[in-house]
Amino acid sequence: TGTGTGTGRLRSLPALPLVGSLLQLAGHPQLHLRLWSLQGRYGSLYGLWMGSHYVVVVNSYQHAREVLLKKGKAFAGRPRTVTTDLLSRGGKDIAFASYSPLWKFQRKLVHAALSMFGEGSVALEKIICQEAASLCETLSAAQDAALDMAPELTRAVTNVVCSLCFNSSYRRGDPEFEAMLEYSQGIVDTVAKESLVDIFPWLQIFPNKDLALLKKCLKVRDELLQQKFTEHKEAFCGDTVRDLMDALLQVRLSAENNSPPAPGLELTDDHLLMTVGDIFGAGVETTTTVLKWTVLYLLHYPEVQRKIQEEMDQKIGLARHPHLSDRPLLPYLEATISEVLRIRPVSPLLIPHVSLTDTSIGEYAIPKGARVIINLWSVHHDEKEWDKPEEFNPGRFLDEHGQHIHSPSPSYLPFGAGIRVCLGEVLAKMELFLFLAWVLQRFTLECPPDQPLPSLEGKFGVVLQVQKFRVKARLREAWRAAS
Ligand code: HEM
Ligand code: PLO
Repeated sequence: TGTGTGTGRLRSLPALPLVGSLLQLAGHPQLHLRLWSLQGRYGSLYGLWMGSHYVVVVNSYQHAREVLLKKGKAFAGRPRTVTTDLLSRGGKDIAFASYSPLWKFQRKLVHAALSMFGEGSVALEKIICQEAASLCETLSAAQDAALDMAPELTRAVTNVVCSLCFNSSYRRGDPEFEAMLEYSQGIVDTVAKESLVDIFPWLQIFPNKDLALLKKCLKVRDELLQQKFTEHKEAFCGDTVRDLMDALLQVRLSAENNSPPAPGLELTDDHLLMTVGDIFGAGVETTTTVLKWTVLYLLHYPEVQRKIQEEMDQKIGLARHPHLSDRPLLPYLEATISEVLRIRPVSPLLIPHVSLTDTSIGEYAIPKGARVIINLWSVHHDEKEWDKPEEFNPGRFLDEHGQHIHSPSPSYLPFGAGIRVCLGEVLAKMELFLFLAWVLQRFTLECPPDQPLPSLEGKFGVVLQVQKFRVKARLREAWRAAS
């Protein structure tokens, strides 16, 4: 009917009892691509059954905006799954916790703490630049070798969130850092994977390889988090707030002093721990992933890299380091980052949302408790909205003078939107800009001569991962001459 009354009946994939529509999805590890291609048969909005769960898949920006913004509160729930319950101790974090008054309070605290420490803070810029300098040194030392940049990029990004969360950092080869790399990879490989455990919760009584790996990795993560937390609680005196952990301890303290929390509204140690775990985990995995994708695209599109460097040479030169305040001077670099976030969205299906009431999307009725998957891949590759969507073209984000950055289509939501919008957008953008500006001012990144260009295909998971590849970081002639 198109009237928005929610009376229409949504087309659904054929479903069998118990397994639901699993047969249509089985054997397709790239779930975002599978859900994207099913549009051909079922339209851009369709339903399916995952075991006993009714799932609605949204592939257009109009419906995505309706879910996230217009009806954000009605769709602010999160599903409980076996793996995310383990990760977040039954939803005591922010990302995987469903909507509740406590969650709202918790999110507000983190937001305030992040703005205090992060966004626009001179201290944070200094930390990022320090890590960028250290990254450049490592690249210099590895000159002309075929280098896997992933561990170095991860260490740089980890140290930024580590300073932010715990006021600490890691040196190269630090065993604690190596342990962190390993457990985090294990978590990324297993968590929220719509593996059989999440579809059939009762299967957890059977031994399952993924579940065992997740539990092992969480044990290592929990020990590490607990140790930082204990140190902070012991050192915390309420006056000096050194980092996010202190900030959370302090707001909890002052909230309790003002008025004792209503029952059900108290933030336990577990809540603080899981919250920091989220910020730490999201802080590392997302930004690192985008940096890897950017490097990979620069190998494939050397002319884009050249244009970024030309813009930098003109606007900043080689006599000083890039600053955050240079962002308006470097629109082409900004546009490149925007284009990477479009073509390879970090979180291709966001985190599933859940309807908290009976509601509707477009003309279709959506029952309470439905899981809603926003397919950001479809939104970012919609041919009606994007000219040649598979083409990497930063220029599409620039105005006709090439000076200002804007999105040519509303079909662009790399950080989500609304009540559940990403909490780290500002931090992530600061890091992406500074790390890339520092590296590209000095180095030209190339594919090692004897190797084929690495694949641009991502690996679906809780983040869209990049396959391992090697890079030759060549010191630029201009930089060599200038220094
Ligand atoms: C959630 C994207 C970096 C913290 C999300 C969501 C997306 C996203 C798409 C899901 C929104 C939804 O479910 O509707 C990104 C991208 C990043 C990035 C593209 C990097 C370029 C970060 C960083 C942090 C962070 C650096 C930490 C400081 C979070 C948290 C949530 C979230 C805590 C959960 C919010 C909630 O459920 O209420 N992010 N993110 N993100 N992000 Fe990010
Ligand atoms: C990454 C691995 C860490 O060990 C734990 C962790 C915590 C928060 C998660 C993050 C992982 C992956 C990316 C997520 C983030 C919360 C928001 C973010 C899902 C699993 C995105 C992109 O939505």
